[in-house]
Amino acid sequence: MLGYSELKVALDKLRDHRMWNLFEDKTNAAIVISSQLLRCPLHKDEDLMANQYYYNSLGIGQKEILSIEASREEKFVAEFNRHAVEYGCRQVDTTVPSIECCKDIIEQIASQGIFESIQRMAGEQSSRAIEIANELKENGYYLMKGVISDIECEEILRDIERIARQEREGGYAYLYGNKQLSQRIYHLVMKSECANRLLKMDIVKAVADSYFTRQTNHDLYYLTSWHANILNSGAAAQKVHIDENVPEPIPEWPIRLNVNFILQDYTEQNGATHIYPGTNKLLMQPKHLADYKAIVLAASRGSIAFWTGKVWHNSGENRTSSPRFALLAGYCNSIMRELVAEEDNIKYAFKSNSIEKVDRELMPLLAAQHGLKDYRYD
Ligand SMILES: O=C(O)CCC(=O)C(=O)O
Ligand SMILES: [Fe+2]
Repeated sequence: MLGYSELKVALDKLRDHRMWNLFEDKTNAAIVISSQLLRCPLHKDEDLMANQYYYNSLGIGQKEILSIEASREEKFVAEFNRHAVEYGCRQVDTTVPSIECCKDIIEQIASQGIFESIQRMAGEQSSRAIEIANELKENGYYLMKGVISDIECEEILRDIERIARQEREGGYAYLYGNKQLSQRIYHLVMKSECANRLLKMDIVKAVADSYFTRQTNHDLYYLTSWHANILNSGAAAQKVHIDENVPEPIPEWPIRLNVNFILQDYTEQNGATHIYPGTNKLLMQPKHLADYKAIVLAASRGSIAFWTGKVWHNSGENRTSSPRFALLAGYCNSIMRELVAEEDNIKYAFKSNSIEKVDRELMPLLAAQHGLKDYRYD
């Protein structure tokens, strides 16, 4: 039987499955398949929020969900199970809506083996993701090789180079470090469509799901930063640090996870990230560095490096003549965001009521400028 995190992976798979477009009634298809995968706990009230999340992730709207929830009736069970038996599907022990519409769906599911194949894929992927999340909790980092194709690395790298150039030439680049030799490109989500594809990778989502997993009806995490860190030739090594900058002791529960998509070979010479394995368990800021050993995250392009916000690390020195690019996605536990003035979604309030209308005195309190690291979004 699958749990919710596997269901989420399964439904992500479902959307990409060749069968998905064949379902005319996608809402009911999602419900039938979810019910089958979870052996149908979907009817429980406390699961409603989770259900909505999954349906929404399949592009099914709120209005439809509510009408479905309202239309759940005991009498459908028998009907559903009658068809299920007929087509060799699993029977369910609770209500499933609109059984008449589901008849075709059940038939399609049965004839194409869609249920089994999705369940298998979801199971394989989620056990790998769980292994990676366990490694992350043990050593603080995990390196996965050969995940992004050469063509994709090349395309994204060219796009990042283009944006970096554009921002330097436009005079609004975010430059920092010794002689301003390093550059960050923030807000990639609005700047590079091809880079955004990386955020949608199944394995990345599954690892983040496993790392942040806990009993909750809320989202598990959000993207807190999506940016490129470029070390030009001669850029010095970064100070060793952790990415969870909260007072010590650093909590044991996950606050932050970093994912570095490696688009070019990462070497000792060009400034590959250094990691101090196991220091994530110390739950403290870096101290007495000489007592600990760092490894260099040397990796071929197409790899993905994960590290937790608790592990000591830094970017290395770039001693080559070409720039080193890191493409960094930072994921943050959703509760941090909810606590930080996001119980209301203040950013959306800004968007829908023109920012000019907001009391200027309240601007700093509302963090109106927070996170705007170049001139483009002033
Ligand atoms: O670019 C890198 O190698 C690491 C960057 C980093 O750790 C950071 O910016 O917090
Ligand atoms: Fe860092």
